[in-house]
Amino acid sequence: MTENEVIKRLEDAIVSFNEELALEMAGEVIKNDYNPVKAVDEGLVKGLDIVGEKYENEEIFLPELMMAAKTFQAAMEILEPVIKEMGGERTMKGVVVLGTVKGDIHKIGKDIVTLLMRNAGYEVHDLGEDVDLFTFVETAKKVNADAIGLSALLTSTLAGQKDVIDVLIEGGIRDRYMVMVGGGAVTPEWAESIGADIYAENAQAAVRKLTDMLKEKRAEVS
Ligand code: B12
Repeated sequence: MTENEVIKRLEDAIVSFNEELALEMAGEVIKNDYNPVKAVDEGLVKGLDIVGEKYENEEIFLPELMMAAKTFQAAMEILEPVIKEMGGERTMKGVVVLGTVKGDIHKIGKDIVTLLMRNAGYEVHDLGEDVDLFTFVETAKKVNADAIGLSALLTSTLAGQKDVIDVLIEGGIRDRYMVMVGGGAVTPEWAESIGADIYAENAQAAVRKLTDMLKEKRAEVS
């Protein structure tokens, strides 16, 4: 089976909540040495996008959404170790505190960002989901973070990103951290309106943009 065929079947596996197919195709990725990040992005995540649209159009409901997420996680158990290995030799690039904001339990995107950031050489403190704004700020202080990453998938939880930035400003420590925002509900306009430093539409862009911004920031300081 070609790489594209495997990717298409990974997408199909998510859309049809077919865990067995997802596992089989994840195995094919490994067996054939196909790119596992591409398989996640163009297969599994694309499947979730389709599932999300179907949910929005009321063609499917919450139980199906949960089944799709479960199918995704099953495939990731096979792909994640291989993606981790791709990290290889790394130099420490910086410290990141990352989580999904209060009231929001979506974790898949945040987990992918964590995985690729770690692969790129960042020390990532993954705070999990439904994270209180003070936990973000206090952890960032404690671990002397370079960046705080805030994920939000729901329109109703977006404000949680602004709340963290507001608390940083009130505490007089806004300049200490790069604030990155992302997740399905976030737009570049929203990111700009709340004064975030970085908006990234996917995990690869998040790694690239943070690395560039930190380089610039460090060059200014030295
Ligand atoms: C899977 C899923 C679920 C699963 C989550 C499982 C889990 N453990 O994560 C479950 C079933 C639990 C769920 C629940 C709900 N969900 Co839901 N869910 C989805 C779905 C289908 C996929 C989300 C996903 O994982 N996408 C794949 C990842 C990889 O994409 P991503 O998160 O966007 O992440 C990428 C980028 O955004 C970026 N990124 C992500 N985070 C960050 C952070 C930073 C700092 C940066 C820089 C970048 C970045 O990089 C990631 C990787 O490339 C979406 C539809 C969609 N297309 O998004 C709906 C969706 C997000 N859910 C939705 C809804 C309404 C709900 C519920 C309210 C449903 C309900 N009635 O209960 C609940 C909310 C519960 C809560 N309080 O949070 C709506 C939200 C609508 C809105 N705009 O408000 C969506 C959009 C579906 C829809 N079209 O209606 N959901």
